[in-house]
Order: sequence, then C-alpha cells, then structure tokens
Amino acid sequence: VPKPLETNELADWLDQFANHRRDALLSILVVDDDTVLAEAYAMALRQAGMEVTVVTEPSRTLEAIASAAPDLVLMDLQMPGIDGIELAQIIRQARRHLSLPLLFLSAEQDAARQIQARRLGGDDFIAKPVDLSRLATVVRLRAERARALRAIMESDSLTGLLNHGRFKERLALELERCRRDGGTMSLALLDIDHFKQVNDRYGHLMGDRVIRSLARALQKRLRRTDVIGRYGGEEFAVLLLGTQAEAARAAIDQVRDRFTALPFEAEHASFTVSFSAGIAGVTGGQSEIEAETLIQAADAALYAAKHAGRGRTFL
Ligand code: GH3
Ligand code: MG
Ligand code: MG
Ligand code: MG
Repeated sequence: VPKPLETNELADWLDQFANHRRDALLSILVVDDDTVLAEAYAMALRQAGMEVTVVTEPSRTLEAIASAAPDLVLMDLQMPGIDGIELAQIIRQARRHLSLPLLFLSAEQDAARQIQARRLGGDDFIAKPVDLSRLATVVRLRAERARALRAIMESDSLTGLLNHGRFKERLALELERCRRDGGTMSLALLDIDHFKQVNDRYGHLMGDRVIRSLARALQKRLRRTDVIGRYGGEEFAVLLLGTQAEAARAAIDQVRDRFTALPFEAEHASFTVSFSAGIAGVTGGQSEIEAETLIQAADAALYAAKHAGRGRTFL
C-alpha cells in the first residue's frame, strides 16, 4: 500500500495554482431563521478566522450567495415558509452553484429524509444541537477543499493560469470596480512569436514546455494581485491592476527580456523564444469602457506589434 505524502497542507498544494483566492479569508454563508442560533454559529466561525454572512430570511439566500460568493453554505433544514431541501434544490438549479458545498444543520433523525436531502442538493449533515468547536473545524476543511477544487476547475490544465472564461469574468469584475472607484488598470495580450516553428522543429511537447515556462515567467515577474490568464493556445492575457499603460509596458518588457534570455534545450540544438504584446489601459476618466472594447484595443496593438517585426510591445 503506498504511503500518503508527508504534507497535509492544502495551502502548499494550492500554491501551484495562480489567481485562486488563497489569501482571501474563507467566506461562509449561514442560513437560519433563528437569529440567536445563526449568530452563535457565525461567532464560532469568525473566531476561527472565517468571514461570515448571516441570512435569517431564507428567501434572501440566493441574493446573499450572489453578493457574498461564499465558499460554503451552512443551512438550517427546518425553516418556516420554505423547506431547506427545496431551497437547496433552487440553489443547485444554477450551474455555477453545482459545486458549492452545502451543509444542513438539522435534528433530522429520519434516515430516508436525510438521504433525500442529500439527493436533492445537500452535501452533508451537521447534527443539532451543534457542537460549536467542532463546527468551525468541519466547515473549514470542507470550504478549503472546495476552494482548491474550484481553483483546479477554473484553471488551465497546462499552465495553472486562469482559463479563458474565468479570465473574462475577472476582466468584467475589475472593470466594474474601476467604474465604481475611478481606478486604473491595463490589459496586456501576449502572443508567442513564430510558435508554429517551435512545434514543427522541436515537437509539440517542447511547444508545451515553452508555453508553461512563459506562464511561470509572468507569475514570477508580475504582482501577486495581477490577473494572468491563458487566453488561447499560445496567447496570454494579463490584467495589471492599478497600473497605467506605460508602466504596464515596462513590466511586460521586463518579462520579455528575461524570457527571451532563457535557452530551451532540444536534442541537437538550443533555441530562444520571444513574444509580442499589445496593451490597452483604462483610467478613471474612461470608466465607461466595455470589456470587448478594451480587448479589441489590446488586440489591435498586438497586431501592430507583430507587423512592426515582433518581439515588442505596442500601446
Ligand atoms: P506569429 O508570430 O504570427 O504569432 O506566429 P505563430 O507561428 O505563433 O502563429 P499562430 O498563432 O498562427 O500559431 C500558433 C500555433 O500554436 C498553432 C498551434 O498549432 C499552436 N498551439 C496552440 N496551442 C498549443 C498548445 O497547447 N501546445 C502546443 N504545443 N502548440 C499549440
Ligand atoms: Mg429552524
Ligand atoms: Mg496566436
Ligand atoms: Mg503566435
């Protein structure tokens, strides 16, 4: 029988994935019509370092899920006006909530009903009366694992970066934030130069290695808060938050300098690879700009950089 690895720290392992919310507190939504109980659960979870949103009016649950984006929902099974199982069913109707962990708090002893609650959307039961010290541990472990699974699901399997869809979601979110707070940010689109030649001369595995190593170079050089995505095959997208276009160009050029200096060793040859980039910026003054417009502007700049001879960044 193989032995498990020494480390039991999900966090270490999560480090392999870029752009997950590893640093953010775990966010838990507590749904219970009993205000006193709900606050007791919330207090126990907060004391254990989690961020808690309390809903005592079950009809507000969906709304709270949308605004708090919880890592886990802890829900009373018996509530007046709505059945917890029905509420779970409603939550599960949304595709994006299929993987949201949902724990029922319940004194339910009836095995058949417990099974039904699980079948219709719940993941597990925590018996009432709740042991508050145990609650925090159980919730934390579940929520951490759920976050890890989501990080995997939302990341590109070759590089660990955000996949195309998730990147665009983040772009929309950050634009919204700029609109609200008059912030500044830049979008950079990168495309590896003559990448077909890499595949043709050295094979697809080497091509994959080049893609992975550019992903690592971006993660290393850019800020932790910057959002990095694999936009397409050998194309990357980067959101540099709080950064104007000129400064973004300097950062991307530094990535290129390092990346271009890195030799790849093939069987009978060593070679280097470059990339072109296009940047479009948003400042508070142009906060009405749409995501598609920003992407088009960065793409046009990238196209111009390619035409001007590649290996450069255009604004
Ligand atoms: P340009 O400088 O104009 O960008 O030239 P290019 O050769 O990079 O142009 P193009 O975008 O047409 O070619 C991209 C190639 O990348 C085509 C495709 O076979 C390859 N590719 C896309 N995704 C992957 C991948 O995941 N792995 C590997 N090895 N190759 C990929
Ligand atoms: Mg109740
Ligand atoms: Mg391309
Ligand atoms: Mg290319």
